[in-house]
Amino acid sequence: MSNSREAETSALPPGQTEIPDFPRWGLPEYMQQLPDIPSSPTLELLGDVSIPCEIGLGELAVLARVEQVADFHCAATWSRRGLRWEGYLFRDFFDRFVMPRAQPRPGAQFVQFTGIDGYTTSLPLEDALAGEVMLADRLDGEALSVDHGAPIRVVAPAHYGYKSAKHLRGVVILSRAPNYGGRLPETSEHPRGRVALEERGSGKSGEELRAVYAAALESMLAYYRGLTHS
Ligand SMILES: Nc1nc2c(c(=O)[nH]1)N[C@H]1C(S)=C(S)[C@@H](COP(=O)(O)O)O[C@H]1N2
Ligand SMILES: [Mo]
Repeated sequence: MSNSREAETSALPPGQTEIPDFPRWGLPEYMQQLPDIPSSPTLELLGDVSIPCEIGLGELAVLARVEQVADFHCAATWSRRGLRWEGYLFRDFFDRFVMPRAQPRPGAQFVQFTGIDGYTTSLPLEDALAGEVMLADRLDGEALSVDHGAPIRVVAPAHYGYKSAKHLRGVVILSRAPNYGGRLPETSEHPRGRVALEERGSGKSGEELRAVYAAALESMLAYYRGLTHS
């Protein structure tokens, strides 16, 4: 796990501005209402797998619990430092559940995450299996709030916040990158979205997108803070 002290004193990644709070944030179409969280949540394992299946969230308790302090960087240029996440490593989940139960077909390259709210994002499987990618169910010592992704969310600290799918429902194994065409062309997601390389989006360079987002940051923050419950 990455060390919190070091992360907090190191420089922010290029083009980011630290903020003192952690607003609920997301694509406008998913922000107007909070999703209904089922009383017995499950995760669906789908896509290019031999056995599409569903597992109860409670089954994850067989995995080792991990804790990680990490900074969170939204592509819209704000960063929140030092969040303490608890949960499971995605790669432990993959080894223990996805491989034996769903049995991905040879050639799996990407993993798409879907949310209870309809959100989708994806990562190259290799990035998702990196040692710091988590499925988190607790934040700063408390059960994850609905604002921040209850009942469980992805946390991928080396990638922009849009890769960290909240309200996780589906883990979809794919042999190639899903089509990114569904959103605003200029702001659609980058296949990898690495913060250190400023992969903010596709269609425009990181620096161009930085300027667009930075100009709108204050008004967007005001709007999203107004939608944050906790
Ligand atoms: N299910 C879902 N996950 C999502 C989003 C969303 O709208 N729905 N927005 C993404 C974006 S753009 C960001 S920056 C982070 C924000 O996380 P937060 O609401 O906990 O601050 O969630 C990401 N994951
Ligand atoms: Mo974001």
